Amino acid sequence: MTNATEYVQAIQEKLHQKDQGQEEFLQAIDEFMPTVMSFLDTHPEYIEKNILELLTEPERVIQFRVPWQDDEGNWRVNRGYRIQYNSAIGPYKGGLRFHPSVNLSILKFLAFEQIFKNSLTGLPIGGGKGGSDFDPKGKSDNEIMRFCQSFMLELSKHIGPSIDVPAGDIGVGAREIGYLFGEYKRLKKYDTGVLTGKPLDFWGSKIRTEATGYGLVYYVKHLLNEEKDSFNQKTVFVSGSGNVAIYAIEKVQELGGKVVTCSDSSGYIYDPEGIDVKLLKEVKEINRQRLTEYANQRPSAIYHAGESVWTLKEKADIALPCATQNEIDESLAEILVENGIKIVAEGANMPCTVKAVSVLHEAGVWYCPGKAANAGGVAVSALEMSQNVQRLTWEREQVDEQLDQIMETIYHTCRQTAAEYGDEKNLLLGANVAGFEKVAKAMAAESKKKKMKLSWKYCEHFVYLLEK
Ligand code: NDP
Ligand code: 2IT
Repeated sequence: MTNATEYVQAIQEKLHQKDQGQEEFLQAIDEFMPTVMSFLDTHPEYIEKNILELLTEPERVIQFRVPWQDDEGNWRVNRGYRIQYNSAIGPYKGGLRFHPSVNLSILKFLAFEQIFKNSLTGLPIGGGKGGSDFDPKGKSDNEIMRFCQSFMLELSKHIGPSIDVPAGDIGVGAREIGYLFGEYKRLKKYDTGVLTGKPLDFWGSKIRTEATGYGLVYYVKHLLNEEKDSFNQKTVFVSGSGNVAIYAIEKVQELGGKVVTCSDSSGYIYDPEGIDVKLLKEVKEINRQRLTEYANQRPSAIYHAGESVWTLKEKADIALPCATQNEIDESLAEILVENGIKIVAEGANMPCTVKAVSVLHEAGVWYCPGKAANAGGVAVSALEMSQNVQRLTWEREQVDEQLDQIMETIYHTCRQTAAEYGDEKNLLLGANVAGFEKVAKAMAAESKKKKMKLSWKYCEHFVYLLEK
């Protein structure tokens, strides 16, 4: 029989051949594969059933055109996608991203990661992701609405509360979910559970807006607790200034830490007095302005145009990348180490490159992978699905408490699994193995182990039946 290393490497090579050019997808594969080898060594039954190769192939990839009219009456065309990656433990679940960089590779990496993230939540949700290369920046509300309606015209054919339940991601928040839901309702029927992250007025869950950022901070809080430490007096760097970043900043400050940075794709803010989260919300959420506006209104803030926040050379304790994939490469990870950072926890999906993760591990920095640390968003999405099925809305405190408990369980699962398979501090290994094991078990249960062998016992039984 093939050993686990050979088996995993053969799948990896095949994917590199078949999916040439899908850089982000192959990066996610290369990050994942080596971490499950020791697990597969002790579980040959999954090799026998070829579960890993089956799992790396998406169940379905849907691509469609999205025509829409701009305010001048011109017809524009974008590309829409939905990747229905794996439904072993529940309906496909994952966000929609609207950003000009969106392509098949990015959505496949996001959907692949989502499988394990959703599994770690302990809730019955499979993995999926979708979106479009549509750029919401500079578009009017009407243009965004018309785009969302056209996008849903096609997407509605493929989703449903027990089939596939999209939500938000970059460029998709409650406003877009509202337009998408309105169109779904017109096309199909009133089905609250078809999307999550809905506005509260039509059955969205309390705390869903805050969930990813809060959940990220809860994950780190439980790590700090176990190390007999806390957020109190900690200096924290955050990147991004969108949904995840804003609520991560809010929660860190509530727990006594000081966040001194945030960023967007045009530059970053260094605010040594601590980010004024009320002002940040006003600039980004209410007025939908750029971060320069925050700097204009806040005397203590220094704005660095065109630079990555991770080039900042100042002492800090914790880094929370909350913008996008590959924002921290090897050399930026080295700066983080020199700055004295002890914990890097990913609010974004795959913000650290594979080499950056190695730098952090080698320097003894706690690296908390996105698929575990940012699972709070999708976890509360799953709680929204539960509320929708029950036709109930739960109180803020109730959802927040459940979110905290889920993040605590995910953290301990990662740490215990990491210890079981070699290295207690390797939370990436812990997250990958624990997320994979549950899905692999479910997939294995769907198929018989081997063709039944014709043993003497069966032959005797057959003869007995013939004689009868
Ligand atoms: P938002 O659209 O609300 O905010 C995105 C933020 O990241 C903005 O500040 C944006 O700046 C910045 N950003 C986006 N792309 C780039 C880029 N190429 N370079 C530099 N900055 C960039 O998105 P979210 O906050 O929802 O998502 C942020 C990350 O968190 C993503 O990786 C997402 O996949 C992940 N995530 C989101 C969850 C959710 O529930 N929303 C759940 C789990 C993970 P600008 O405005 O200039 O584009
Ligand atoms: O990356 C993610 O987990 C999300 N964008 C949230 C997905 C969801 O279904 O809430």
